[in-house]
Amino acid sequence: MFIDKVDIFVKAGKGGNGCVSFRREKYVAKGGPDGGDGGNGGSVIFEIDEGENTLLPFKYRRKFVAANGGDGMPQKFHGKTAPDLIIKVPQGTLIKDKESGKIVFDMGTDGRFVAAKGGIGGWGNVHFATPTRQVPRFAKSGTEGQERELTLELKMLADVGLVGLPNVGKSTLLSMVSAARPKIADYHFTTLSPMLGVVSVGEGASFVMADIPGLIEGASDGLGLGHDFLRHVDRCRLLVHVVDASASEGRDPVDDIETVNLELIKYSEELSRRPQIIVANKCDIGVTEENKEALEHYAEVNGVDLFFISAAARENVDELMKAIYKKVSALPPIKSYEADFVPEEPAAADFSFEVTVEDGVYYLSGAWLEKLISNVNFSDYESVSFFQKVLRDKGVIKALEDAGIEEDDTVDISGVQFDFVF
Ligand SMILES: Nc1nc2c(ncn2[C@@H]2O[C@H](COP(=O)(O)OP(=O)(O)OP(=O)(O)O)[C@@H](O)[C@H]2O)c(=O)[nH]1
Ligand SMILES: [Mg+2]
Repeated sequence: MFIDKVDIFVKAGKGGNGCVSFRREKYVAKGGPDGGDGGNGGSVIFEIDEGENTLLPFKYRRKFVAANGGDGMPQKFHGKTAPDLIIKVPQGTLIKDKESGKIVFDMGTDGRFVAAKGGIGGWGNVHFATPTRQVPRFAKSGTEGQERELTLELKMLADVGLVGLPNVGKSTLLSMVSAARPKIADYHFTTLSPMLGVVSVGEGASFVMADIPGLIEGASDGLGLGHDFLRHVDRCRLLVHVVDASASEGRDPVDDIETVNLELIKYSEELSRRPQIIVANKCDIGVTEENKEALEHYAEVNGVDLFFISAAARENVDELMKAIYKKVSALPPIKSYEADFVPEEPAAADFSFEVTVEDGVYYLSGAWLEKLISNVNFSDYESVSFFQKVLRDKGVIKALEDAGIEEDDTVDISGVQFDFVF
């Protein structure tokens, strides 16, 4: 089975919490704060796996969660930093945002991408010792790791893509000129998954050629194996369009070329305009004068190069490879995809709130206030004074006073009530 598109979920680890602890030593009556920091959570990182050319491993594993950082410990011990989670993907994998389908990163030539950043470990109370706050009873909790829903899409990296109807000899050609060993047989759709081969045309001169399943009329509507495999020639600099010049299956070669070109257009306008070389194959069987002339005429009118070859008998194949190399060398490099996904800006911190008075109780509402109150420890002086400071800084005290509050009146924040003693 060949898998070249999958949805996955990645989540980085949470940062460990900071620790609240106090030194305890012989002869030291009241030790200072010594709670250590939490460790950072692991990130989720993509790397290229050179040997892999399908996304098959993702068939069974779709969820990738990195470990959390360890909590800080007494005696200034830091929590453990969690290891990063490395996800290996084949070269040419596009990482997309699942919802929008936009490109987040192209694992083309640059082989490393941090997809979800681990949370940061919180500070232990050792950091909060100041001349005025000698006994800090609080520490920070670690921050959450990022999480994302992604789509992985493989678009193989090849200079040259072989396209054509089934059974015309695409795989035969690749097997003749490279070490690749695609399956070859005398029936349609022998090739079921794309394959790459490196073609060497002399000292240090080579290019990568991709063989994909054959296209038929209606491939864009899902006929045959469909046209999804064209994504593997999306990046190619040159298309080598193979046609059965011997018309061994009784079709007209020029019609065949036009059929395939129409499917290319339906897949992508841009791909259909990619430079092509027409390869008229199976010449060993014999080509009628009429078909030969028609092909030559087609090539001339359309301004494309045309080669008559026999892949099986290896006739004119080396000349063809040299011509491909020459043409490819003059073309722009293999296409890489620019990221077009723009992460949503986190909303600016919203410190708005409202005061309502009912039966002498001053109700405060506001999302941030609810979050704040859930972190206050009312039995802890330090925690309460911090809470008071935040209320003062954000203008809440002033608003309560404007609303007419007096000492010992009751304040309510999402059900938590306390006396106004500011
Ligand atoms: N006589 C002759 N037969 C050839 C030539 N090239 C390929 N064939 C035969 O044509 C048949 C199809 O060849 P493949 O290479 O499998 O064709 P393909 O285009 O990869 O086919 P699909 O993978 O099905 O799209 C096989 O039986 C080959 O042996 C050639 O130059 N001459
Ligand atoms: Mg084939």
